[in-house]
Amino acid sequence: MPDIQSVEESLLARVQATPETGRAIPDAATRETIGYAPEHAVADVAAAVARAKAAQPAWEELGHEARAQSLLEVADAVDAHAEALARLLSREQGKPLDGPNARFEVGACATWLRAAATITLETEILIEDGTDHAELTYRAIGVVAAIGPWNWPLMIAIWQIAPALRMGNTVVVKPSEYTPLSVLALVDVLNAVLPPDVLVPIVSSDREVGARLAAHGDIGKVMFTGSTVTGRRIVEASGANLARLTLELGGNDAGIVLPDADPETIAEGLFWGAFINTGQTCAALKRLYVHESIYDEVIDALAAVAERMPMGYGLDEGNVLGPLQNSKQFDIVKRLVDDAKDRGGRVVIGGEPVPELGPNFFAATIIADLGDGVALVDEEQFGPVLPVIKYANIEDAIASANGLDAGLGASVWSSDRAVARAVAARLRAGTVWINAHGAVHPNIPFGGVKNSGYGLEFGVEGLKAVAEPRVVAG
Ligand code: TXE
Repeated sequence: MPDIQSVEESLLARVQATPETGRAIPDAATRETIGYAPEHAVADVAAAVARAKAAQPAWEELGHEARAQSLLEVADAVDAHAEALARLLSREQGKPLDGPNARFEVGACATWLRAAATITLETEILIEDGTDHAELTYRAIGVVAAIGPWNWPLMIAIWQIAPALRMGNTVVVKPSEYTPLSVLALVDVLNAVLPPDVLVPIVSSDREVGARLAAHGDIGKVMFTGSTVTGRRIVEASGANLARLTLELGGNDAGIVLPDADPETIAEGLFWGAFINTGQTCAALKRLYVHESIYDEVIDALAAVAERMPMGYGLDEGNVLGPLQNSKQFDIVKRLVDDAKDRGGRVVIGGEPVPELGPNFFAATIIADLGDGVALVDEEQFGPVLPVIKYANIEDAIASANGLDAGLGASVWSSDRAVARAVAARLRAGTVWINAHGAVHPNIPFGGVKNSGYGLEFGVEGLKAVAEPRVVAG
């Protein structure tokens, strides 16, 4: 049996370009080149869409059972390559193998593929009274564009690809320019099972390529995860092709800790809610409101958890926190932390880069005694930093949580679920978790409100989102 490193190398060799024709992709931690991403130009978009369009009718014709079977086989293929994919992902994205990181992400790919294969979207009988009959069915849309980010590049690609394929669409996948190699390797693993051109990758560092793909007349649906700014551009582009859109955009999720919560019990959940993937997660806990009666205890318990979490190179076993994926994100995090310190924030732990680990490492940071109006609270930090804000009155905490334009997730922490649910009911977010944050499940719909986007992924709702509804009446 070949060792894992050679499986990883052969995956990379199959998908990468030469140094002459490709773009060097750095290891996120060391910045050493790990491979060369092929580059496509705007002119290649039409050819990629044409291939997917030509393959679509036969894929749809196969029927649900055969497509579901294909997805199950694809999931097995992902499992068979799991460690090699996780290593490549770890190097390119930066997230460690261990913890809720690279191995976890590849495992989630297989889980979501299997879920997309097994969930069914039933015909809805709307009227059946002996005389009249009306039913709602769903069929494929056609070609779906899957445009993804760099933070969870494999898992999010699968979130977009798996339901789209299940419903009989073909897919053109456009990975982030920061993490193209791991997505290409995943697509290569999938394509060893799928018929040709059902899944077509297009790779580019030129954002115009993504824009052209979203606006292409033969794209019937765009699945997009990324920034709110780009999301708006995609909405504008859809004015031309009237493509259906699912937009999963940035978040600035609030957590509210009620006075009856037990700090020791919730500390680890709070930590991973905020620091999963070193904070580079759309639905991570990004601002924490804690009742004054347990404020100090919660901060101490959180800091104690943070202190024992090793940060370092992703391939070194035992590390659970890694670098920021890119220097642009590192600069955002540093700017927000410096500003928070200038504005009177108290650094409880961290607060500084860790250059001895590599250029993009920033220590796990908890900053207390901040209030709304400070950039670290109001803007999405997308890094390993959690601002903690003291509140006295629950009405104020709810107003603060609802006070920003973002509305992806939120959480309430309490020893009494009924009390927590009553607060949850007043929070304006796509998902409100109780005593957890960011815990997604393949059968539970997930999506944002306000500037965090619209449309649902996962479960039956996720299948509907990549399907064209058709009513037959009479
Ligand atoms: O995202 P972009 P970036 C947030 C995070 C981060 C910021 C920017 O705060 O600092 O977004 O990240 C493609 N038409 N999130 O710059 O630009 C692009 O090539 C079509 C939150 O990476 O939105 C890439 O594949 N596509 C987020 C994808 O869009 C276009 C995860 C995302 O890029 C395009 C990541 C266009 N006009 C960052 N322009 C989350 N919700 O989790 C670019 N792209």
